[in-house]
Amino acid sequence: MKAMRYVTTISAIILITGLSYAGTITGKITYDGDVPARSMLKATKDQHCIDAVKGTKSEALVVSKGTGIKNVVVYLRSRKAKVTPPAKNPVMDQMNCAYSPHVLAVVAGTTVDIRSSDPVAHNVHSHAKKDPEAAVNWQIAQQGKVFPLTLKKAEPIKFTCDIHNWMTGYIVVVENDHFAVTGDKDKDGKWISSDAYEKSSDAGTYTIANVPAGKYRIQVWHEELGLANRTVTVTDSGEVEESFTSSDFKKKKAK
Ligand SMILES: [Cu+2]
Repeated sequence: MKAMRYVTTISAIILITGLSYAGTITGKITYDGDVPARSMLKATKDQHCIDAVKGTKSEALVVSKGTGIKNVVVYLRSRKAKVTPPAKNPVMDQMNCAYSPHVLAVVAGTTVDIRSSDPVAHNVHSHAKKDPEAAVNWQIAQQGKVFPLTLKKAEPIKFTCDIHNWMTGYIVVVENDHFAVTGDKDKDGKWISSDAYEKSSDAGTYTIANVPAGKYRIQVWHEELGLANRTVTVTDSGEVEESFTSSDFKKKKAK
């Protein structure tokens, strides 16, 4: 009986500390002014690609009707924060002669399963700069075969296909678990396409929950707009709002 009470007390302490020293950061990432039209993509080789790419548009900058910007990676700079690579490897696919998803964010140490769903040969050219082992250039001739790639260093990595020069994608490797990507998935966890996002009224909202109280550098990354950052103070409970507009970004391409 005494032992039981002891266990209950300990559990209660863990529960209380676990709940009371974490807050949530929310905000919106929106576009200021006239939104540039997305350019049409054009495939120049492989009939499969010519057919698949016809009528599709660049995913480099996608803005919703609600001025939300898709594919902005929002993350906290802190080397002390928790790092939990996912139990199931996220997938970066080459499908319909495009990288899918166009932008994927993962925590350092994650292994991403790279694969192709297309019946034509692609290659996976990673432009990783901090980790030579992640700077691969693989031929993916075989549909469905999985190529695991472990990403140890935090940096945004551009991916191209040297066979099809319009194919680009990004894997943004971040330092810790506290990150989010605007407009990436719906409530059921399904990827939102760029075309669907453009038609939506999303306001570029993001949420980073379970952030231990403290002062952080919050950083935002977008492939075209570049980077922006600010200091944010998270209290031991409740929400703090931190929003950015396109004017806040440094107008240089984040390679
Ligand atoms: Cu390709």
